[in-house]
Amino acid sequence: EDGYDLWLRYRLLAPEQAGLYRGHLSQLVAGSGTPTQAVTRGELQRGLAGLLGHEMPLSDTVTRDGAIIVGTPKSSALIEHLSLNTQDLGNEGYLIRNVVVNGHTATVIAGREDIGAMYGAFHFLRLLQTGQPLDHLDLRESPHVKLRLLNHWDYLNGQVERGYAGTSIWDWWKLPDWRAPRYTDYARANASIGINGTVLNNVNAGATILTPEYLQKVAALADVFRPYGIRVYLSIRFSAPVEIGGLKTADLLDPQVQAWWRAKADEIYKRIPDFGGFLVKANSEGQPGPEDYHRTHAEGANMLADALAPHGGVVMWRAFVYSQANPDDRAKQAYTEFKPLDGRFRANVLVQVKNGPVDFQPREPFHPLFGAMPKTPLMMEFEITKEYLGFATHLVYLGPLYEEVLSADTMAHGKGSTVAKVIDGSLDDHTLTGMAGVANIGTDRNWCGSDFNQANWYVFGRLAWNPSLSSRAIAEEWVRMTFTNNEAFVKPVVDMMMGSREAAVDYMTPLGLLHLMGPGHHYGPAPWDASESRADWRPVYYHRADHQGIGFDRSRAGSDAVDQYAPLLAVQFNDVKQTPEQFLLYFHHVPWDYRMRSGNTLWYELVAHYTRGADDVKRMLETWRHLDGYIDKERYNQVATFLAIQEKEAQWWRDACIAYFQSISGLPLPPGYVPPQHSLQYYQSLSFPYVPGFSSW
Ligand code: BDP
Repeated sequence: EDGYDLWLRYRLLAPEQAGLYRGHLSQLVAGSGTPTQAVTRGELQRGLAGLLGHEMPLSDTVTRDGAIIVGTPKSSALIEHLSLNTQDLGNEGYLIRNVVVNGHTATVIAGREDIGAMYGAFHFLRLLQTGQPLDHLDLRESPHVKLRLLNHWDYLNGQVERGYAGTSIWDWWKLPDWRAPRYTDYARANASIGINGTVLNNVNAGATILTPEYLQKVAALADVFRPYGIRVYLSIRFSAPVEIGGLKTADLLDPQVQAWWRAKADEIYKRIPDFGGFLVKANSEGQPGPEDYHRTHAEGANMLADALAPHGGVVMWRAFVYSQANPDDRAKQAYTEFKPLDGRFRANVLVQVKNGPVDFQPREPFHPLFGAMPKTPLMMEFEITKEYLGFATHLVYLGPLYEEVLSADTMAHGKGSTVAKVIDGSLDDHTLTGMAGVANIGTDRNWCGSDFNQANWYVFGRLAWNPSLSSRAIAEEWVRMTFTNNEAFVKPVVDMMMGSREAAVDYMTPLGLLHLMGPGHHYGPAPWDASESRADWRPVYYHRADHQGIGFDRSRAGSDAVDQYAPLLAVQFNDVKQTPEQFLLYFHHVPWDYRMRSGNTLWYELVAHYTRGADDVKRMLETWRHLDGYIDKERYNQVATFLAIQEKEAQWWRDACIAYFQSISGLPLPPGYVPPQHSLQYYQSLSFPYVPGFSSW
């Protein structure tokens, strides 16, 4: 077992479970008249053969009890005769139901379109993989979010920015001729969790991807993905008309520039008729953009949107902007810039917003733009790759992070205005909706750098399909599919996953701290660091620890970031006593001897959180050691080794941060707490050449 099969392992079911299904699975009635029908049928054959240990006979019609019928009313006369209500399933929805056909019991998996039936087939396989009963099935599912996308931060030279799973899976050199089988497996995995789009290249984009040579390669990938309902999108460079178009300017008001983008869009759609659209990082961290010509983000987005609109494409314009020249609190800048643009975007533009106002930290409050731009579809951007959460090795299940953000209440239209409702469009009546996840996929045999990182890809897809699902239920599904249905394994592993994110917050950045990692490469603790060229890239900018206290004052007396939230929340966050303690140091600069709700001082609680985080990882390793024997040795051993690395590194985070903050607070450790293993100077002297995922080696 090398992890390559992901959650689509389809290993033989335990005899008692297979016995349960015997009467339900006797023949497969599924067409193969279109590429999507063919891959759907192929997946069911492959899955059922693996799970049951024998090939499932194909049949044109139902001749015995236990048939599985798959298709659409258009593709299958049998399904048409069942007169199921498939109309309101939409393009991608499906139903799964027990029916009687020709006097025989059967299970029907039907969509209005082929893609819906395909999603239904994956769901059906999941029922078997997770040991669900197959009687009394009456399921109806449609995605709550329209664009469910991975964002690859892959460079054309094969490097993956913030990637910890090897190099890029796109072998640009050999494309378009060589279509690696891995591309098909990638599509299967994504389709199985409902992901329907992929942005192939890094948001820090060059212009080369838009050259005819590369578009041909992109088209080859699009061909592989199409049967699985996955569209390709590209990150574009705003200055491409200059770099590859020979123009003197990329100013959107120049008619030649507009004509260049229109012609480029026409060229792309000629090769890829279902091309999804553009993702744009503009005027952010050195990327070019409309502001270079004194135009707004909305004007820039609209120019591209106009070029794509005749073909049905969209622009996903990122709100991740903050400027070196702007002295204002970095956390405020995206809101300040984008909020006034609400209502100024074309109908085919989404503004893509990171989950928090700073930058994918272990914990941040939700981004104040959610709920604040009712006239604009806002797309969620989560980071799946663990740039700030221990890279490949740490076991940190991100489901609870995603769920925490999605269930946060923006109060935009009173109580219950959750971020999930902004994202699924229901709060402000948008039909164009989206969720993006920065992929953690690379050439590693197990795709994601560790077995448990696969769970983060999985949970992202499931939540993009339905942002109201529970991250615990998803973790359980994943564990059953990826490892085993044995309850003695499932329960402790799910518990361990569910606690893992809080453990990471505790050993890295508790109580609302953030951005304490090493400069540039983002590996390990460096709360002392002030070496970065930009002030707002330095940890000391964020924690502001001094002899009196610690934390960033974002109250009305400070940067007033609190007033970017709805009035009731602003009042709450402005008041140190009402601020949830998990965000305390995000919103307030607090004295070291401040009394926390526990009655302990802030200093005491800080040390206690750091220590608890490191201890939690020790317990995770112990839990795992008790599970030896339940799964294959290969994966067991790698997880055990990675947990041991995490144990060491959690201790390092705890010790380095306590050593540093103690040097500032000047306070003794609370009684009973073990001092850091090394001196502060030791932690400060560590250096890390060649950290993976960092582009300026
Ligand atoms: C930061 C990453 C950087 C990305 C940037 C972004 O460190 O590599 O380019 O986000 O999202 O967190 O554009």
